[in-house]
Amino acid sequence: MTMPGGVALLFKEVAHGRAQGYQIKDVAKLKRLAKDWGVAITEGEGDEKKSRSIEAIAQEMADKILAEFGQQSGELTYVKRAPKKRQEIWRNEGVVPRGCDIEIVELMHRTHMGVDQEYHNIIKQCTRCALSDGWGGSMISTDLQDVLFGCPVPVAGEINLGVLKEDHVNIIIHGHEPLLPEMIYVASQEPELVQYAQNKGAKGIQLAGMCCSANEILMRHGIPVAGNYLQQELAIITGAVDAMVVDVQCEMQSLANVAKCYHTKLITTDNRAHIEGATMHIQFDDHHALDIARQIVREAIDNFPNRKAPVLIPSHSTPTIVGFSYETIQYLLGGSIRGSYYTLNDNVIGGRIRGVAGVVGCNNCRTMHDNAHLTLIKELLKNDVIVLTTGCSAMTCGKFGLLTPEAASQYCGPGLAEVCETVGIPPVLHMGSCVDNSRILLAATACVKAGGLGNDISDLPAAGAAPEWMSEKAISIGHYFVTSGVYTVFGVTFPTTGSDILTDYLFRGLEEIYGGMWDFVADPYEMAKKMIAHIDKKRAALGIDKARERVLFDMEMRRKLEAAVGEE
Ligand code: XCC
Repeated sequence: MTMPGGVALLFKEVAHGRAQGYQIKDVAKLKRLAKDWGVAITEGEGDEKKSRSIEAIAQEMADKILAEFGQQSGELTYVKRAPKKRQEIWRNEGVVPRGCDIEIVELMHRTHMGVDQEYHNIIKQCTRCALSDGWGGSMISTDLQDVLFGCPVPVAGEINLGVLKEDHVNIIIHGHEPLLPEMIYVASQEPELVQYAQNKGAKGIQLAGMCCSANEILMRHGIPVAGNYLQQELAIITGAVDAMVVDVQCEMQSLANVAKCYHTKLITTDNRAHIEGATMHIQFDDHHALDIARQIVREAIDNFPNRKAPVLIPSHSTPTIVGFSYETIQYLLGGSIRGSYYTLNDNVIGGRIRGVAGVVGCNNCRTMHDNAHLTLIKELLKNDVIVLTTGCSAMTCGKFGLLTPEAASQYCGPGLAEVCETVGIPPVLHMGSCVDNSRILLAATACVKAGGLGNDISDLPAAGAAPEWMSEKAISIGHYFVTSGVYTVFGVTFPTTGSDILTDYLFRGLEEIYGGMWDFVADPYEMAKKMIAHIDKKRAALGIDKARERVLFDMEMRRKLEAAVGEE
């Protein structure tokens, strides 16, 4: 599960002006959200009517949001964002989450020895818990991060270990919460600290990210990414990392030992996540975040003269275009006034785009690094399936050049290439970190609401995958996609295959209830085939399979025509 409480708590502190260095950056999004939360943005009546202050709106909203974490009955607010039909399915099944925390606590109880002993019933609670993540905690987290740090818009970035600089102080930010990284970004640009670094013999300060903290600061500031999950130790053995700053999730325990072989300071910053053998712990405190960030940057600078191993930075890095939030995609498809997902639907209906795939998730030590992500995504693109991505999967795409508009002509089928070239977007859209999978839910909902592709997420020609998953929260994410109506395939291994009955229920039984179901396929080519088959099944159900045949015929003609022109 993704635990977003920290962001909601910070939001409250910012609303009350008690959080050093932070501010509400996206006022327009705050006001849009206020509507969802039933918070008025004006006060008074008639001629007396005037806008409420940003602080007042944010304060009231913060209390309502925080209350939802502890809420014991009723329904989560964001459930109403889902298509009407989806809400009905959840209500009929009795799986609408009551609050964010209660569903996790109750699941922990039910799986205790001697409690819930009926698999349908346990899976129902898994569903409440997962939905409270996707349509609750994670969605709240994404929204509030956008309000505090800015809603991502397309920005250029750079990824891979080659972003480290031998003659700079290198600081790697690693983990999942952007709260402190946002301030480290500010501190690393302050002239006094840059001067301090120069006094120690460095040319400047190079900030780089790792894992989902990287995705967060990349999406909003274009800060370069050093790599994904399986590159964290490799970054240290370049001998060039003066500090690695970690918060929560996906930090390997071995980092401390690897860091000890070099000069790297491993700095933990969150009381929930200490690492034995780390160099030091500097506790994050949102009331003094900028001061703490400065202290961390100083620690890194002080360490620059202590490099002891030869610096060996691979020369690899790749440019990327990232920042495709739900709002940005809407804007790109139709401008700020007429922005709508209908343009996307239109291309799906017309067959240029065969379908949409969400490919997300981790790297896994048991498989070849990045291979399954890359193979799967290339197959999907070749077959005109546009890909939305987050997490470490997004970083794989970045490293291999799939996050640039130029990738369209190189990797896509003719229909998808044409659409990407016309709109000027990459064929793989980087939507953010793991919590930002909620952006994919909203994009899917927007497609349903735009019309022409059925009246529920389960009607869309869409599929999801996590081909190299390893973290527990991937299961939660997968399950909220399945129960939101998406066919979702995992690779590597699947935790229930020891039980035929339960696995059959997850792989087939759930489809009858939710329209989405789990699947497990280790081979990425096979995975692509099954996802495309599911997309085609949905196209046939919508009656738009013929359109695609026509488009393919047209494209074939186009190719012949182009060849003929080439020969002249
Ligand atoms: Fe961790 Fe989010 Fe997985 Fe990558 S993808 S290994 S969870 S950093 Ni979410």
